[in-house]
Amino acid sequence: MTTSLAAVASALPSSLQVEQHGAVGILRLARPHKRNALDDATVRGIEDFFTAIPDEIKAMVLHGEGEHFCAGLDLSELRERDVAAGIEHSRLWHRAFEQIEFGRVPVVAVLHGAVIGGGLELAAATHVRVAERSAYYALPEGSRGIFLGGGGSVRLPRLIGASRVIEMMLTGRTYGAEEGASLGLSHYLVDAGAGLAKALELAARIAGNAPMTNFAAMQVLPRNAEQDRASGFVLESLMAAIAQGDPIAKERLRDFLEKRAPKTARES
Ligand code: 1HE
Repeated sequence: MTTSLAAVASALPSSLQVEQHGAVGILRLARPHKRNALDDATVRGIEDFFTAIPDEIKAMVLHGEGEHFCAGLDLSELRERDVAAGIEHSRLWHRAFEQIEFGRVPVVAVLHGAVIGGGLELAAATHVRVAERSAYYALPEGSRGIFLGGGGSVRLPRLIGASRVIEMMLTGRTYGAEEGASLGLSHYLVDAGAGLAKALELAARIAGNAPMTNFAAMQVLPRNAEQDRASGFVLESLMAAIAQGDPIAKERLRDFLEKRAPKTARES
């Protein structure tokens, strides 16, 4: 694909802003006056964006403008929807978030303030999650008389267990940033305002990986976690052989054996 990131960005609604830092792109939810609630135009924009990420971009950061990452579904659009339109709407979210989870590049999310409802579903579709201490997680669907619709009932139980998701839905419980980190809702916990810098640092590192490694981590690992062991071992052996046969892997192995590569550090 030869399009530039700027060209892809120019077709997006104003609720989505894009920046480029070398091989890393930032997609920013930019409806802070609505706490970055996701209306249809924004969800369509997310689908369009992640479908069209140009080759020059090797990793993405997803960020929310203002005090909150995302307040979930834009509830003002829910009023007039009938059953058929409801299914269509949920399928739109599924398509958009699948483009994140199984798209071309790894995505690092910065979570701060409200990460609730559809905002938590969105976060769950990303690969690496950095939470600031202000982050909190909840599924207010229960109290609004609705249900998850953005893939959360599929992704969240895999992250934190079905029992916790059931309890969150039934009681409206909120988890804070520290609990979220220990449960696996985030992988990193950082101070207020430090999330974006940490996410950019991680994304730059990811962008420097061999493309085949990123492909294997994003596409093969989650499928092997779900399929039967025997098929998983076969797929793993194929992926391992493909990755190590790639010229980039050969060059990196040579660098290590000839003492040019950094050693694995105790902590990062
Ligand atoms: C919204 C939304 C929204 C804010 N849809 N407009 N999500 C929820 O149930 C969460 C609803 N939102 C909240 O609980 C709070 O707004 C927050 C805790 C996120 C932030 O509170 P605060 O005090 O900073 O802001 P605010 O004054 O409540 O909201 C500012 C404005 O944003 C206000 O609009 P305004 O015109 O009066 O200025 C709010 O109405 C608006 N706003 N959140 C629409 N969500 C695929 S299915 C997914 C299902 C779900 O995601 S359900 C969960 C929905």
